[in-house]
Amino acid sequence: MITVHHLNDSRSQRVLWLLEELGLPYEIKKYQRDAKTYLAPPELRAIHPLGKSPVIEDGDIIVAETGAIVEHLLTTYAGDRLQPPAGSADDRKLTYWLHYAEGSAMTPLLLKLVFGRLPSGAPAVIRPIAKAIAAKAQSSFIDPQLKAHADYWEGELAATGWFAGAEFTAADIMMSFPVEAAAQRAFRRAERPRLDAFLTAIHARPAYQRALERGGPYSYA
Ligand SMILES: N[C@@H](CCC(=O)N[C@@H](CS)C(=O)NCC(=O)O)C(=O)O
Repeated sequence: MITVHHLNDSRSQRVLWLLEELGLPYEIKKYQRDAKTYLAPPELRAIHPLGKSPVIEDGDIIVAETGAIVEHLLTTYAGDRLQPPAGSADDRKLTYWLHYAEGSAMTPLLLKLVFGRLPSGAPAVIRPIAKAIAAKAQSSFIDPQLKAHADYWEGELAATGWFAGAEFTAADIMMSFPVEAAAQRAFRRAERPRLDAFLTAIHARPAYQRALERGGPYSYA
């Protein structure tokens, strides 16, 4: 039996979704974020030293990092489902998006979140300075980076509506979180027709819905 160590309202929703798409039995161990810091509770460190989610236990194997978990589940259980034929150009695209989603796309999104919260977390006396620094970081670096990534995704979806070939694949599951987060922090869906269609299509999938029911509140859906 696979156990998913799942933090509420987080990236680990993707792992539940993939498991639902594959029709695999699994159980969820739920963790709640700290209301103030939004960090995971310390108990998660008992599973993995960084105390981040997702982490899965599959028998006596423990896998952390969403991309590594997705790869593990694909190679172990998926057969030819949710992935293009091995060695094909679309397969290379799948590998690319599996790495890109966390390795590149999430960096400016995280910066946006951190700098957005910076002023309210600063002592009152320096809050105006913190606000000015945050605004400068956003306008000079973060926002242009986010625009470049969103432009790129919009272009990549032009051919088929999916990230790795003509069919829905695990690349789309992996990219769901950056696209969902960017739809909240970085672009307006009305101005991004292909990203809007992508979000509508993934949110309508029965497996996505089942994963939401099992995972609990997820503010990105
Ligand atoms: N690149 C890692 C990121 C893991 C990560 O930062 N997870 C967040 C959830 S969205 C987390 O556990 N945050 C709580 C914390 O840092 O305490 C992955 O994809 O697994």
